[in-house]
Amino acid sequence: MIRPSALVCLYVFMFLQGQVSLQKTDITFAINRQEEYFFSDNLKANWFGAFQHCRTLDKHLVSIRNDEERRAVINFLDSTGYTKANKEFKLWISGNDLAEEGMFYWASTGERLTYQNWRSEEPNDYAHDRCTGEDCVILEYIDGAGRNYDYTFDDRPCIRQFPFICESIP
Ligand SMILES: [Ca+2]
Ligand SMILES: [Ca+2]
Repeated sequence: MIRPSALVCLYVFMFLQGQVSLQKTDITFAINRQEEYFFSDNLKANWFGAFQHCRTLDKHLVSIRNDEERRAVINFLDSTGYTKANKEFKLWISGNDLAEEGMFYWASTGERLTYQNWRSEEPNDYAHDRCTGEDCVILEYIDGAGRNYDYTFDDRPCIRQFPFICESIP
């Protein structure tokens, strides 16, 4: 038997899942395209919208599975000028534990998230309210804040609006 409160959460989730909301932010540069990645600081979406938008470009929301891929993403962001213009940011990546709490996978590849790049105390599935935990992963950077915010992972509510990075998967 499903409790009424659980039903409300389910409806909210279904509504959000179908929602694609891309919002404009301050433009510091035009859309950047490279062979492997796509990023625009002109686009923000919740995690589902980000996932969907990448697919419309025949790409996937990015996965960062090891040091090498993390470094490649950092180099790419540097090349767009975004890191120069923004001293801190949060970006959606494809990691999530939507299917089973605490079991993180990369949505783009289907692989388990095994790369230990979490900020300390994360992932914590923080309960923001009765319906909102944290099931989607961001890449976070804060200039001068040390190793803990140096392109590290944190789980956040999937409904939040953040910019995102897409990648081509050969
Ligand atoms: Ca979670
Ligand atoms: Ca968290």
